[in-house]
Amino acid sequence: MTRGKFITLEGGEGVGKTTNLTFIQKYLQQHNISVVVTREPGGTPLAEKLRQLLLADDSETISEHAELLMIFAARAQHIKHVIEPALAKGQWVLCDRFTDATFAYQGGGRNMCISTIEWLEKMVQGHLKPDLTVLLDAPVEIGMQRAKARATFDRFESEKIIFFEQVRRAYLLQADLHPNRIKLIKANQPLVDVQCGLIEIISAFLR
Ligand code: Z5A
Repeated sequence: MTRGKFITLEGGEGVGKTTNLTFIQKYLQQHNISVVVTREPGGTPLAEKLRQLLLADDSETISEHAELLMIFAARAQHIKHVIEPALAKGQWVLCDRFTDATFAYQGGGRNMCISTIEWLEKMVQGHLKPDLTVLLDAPVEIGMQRAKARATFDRFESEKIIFFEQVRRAYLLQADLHPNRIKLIKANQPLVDVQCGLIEIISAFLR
């Protein structure tokens, strides 16, 4: 059995990850590829509970270290119970955010030590890395405007603009460091143009 491929979609607030995840899923299905669609933090019952705790704006402040460990705890469950079994069965996995988000939000946004994140990445993932990552990039104000259309902000969305600028810079740095894996699309274009870009990237990957 040929192992499936692991594709992740990344980017800051409101850049269109959820919208385009469905688009990529349909495109792959049209090519007779069986796809498991999932997200981080989340993807298993326990990881979804950790997601709720991470996003809730509760009275007890979550320390940076607790946040980082909760994210990797959720990821460990997700890899063991969803991602690895699917890939081993030959299914493709399409995931809304993965470890590039940790480098961007915890590394860039929170300014946490990159080598600690790398150490956790190695411990939790072993050799598992996405085969392809699409980074949707847009100026922070555009993503925030789109996200504002929603009723409430979660704990991350309540951060100041500087945090999201740092997240964006860290994502762009990840793309520079891993040009073969991470493909960038400008997400401030009309949706139809973003999706043309996605087709180019995915069809090149299929070839
Ligand atoms: N987090 C972390 O800190 N560390 C980690 O390791 C991981 C995550 C994995 C949850 O993520 C939070 O977890 C996240 C980082 C943290 N923090 N936040 N915030 P999430 O994925 O659930 O959160 P999100 O980024 O807030 O997702 P989102 O706001 O739902 O954004 P989106 O999925 O990228 O956008 P969308 O819902 O597809 O689109 C937003 C709106 O824009 C919608 O009305 C669309 O119709 C519209 N849209 C989309 N594309 C376009 C274009 N091209 N033109 C015009 N309008 C568009």
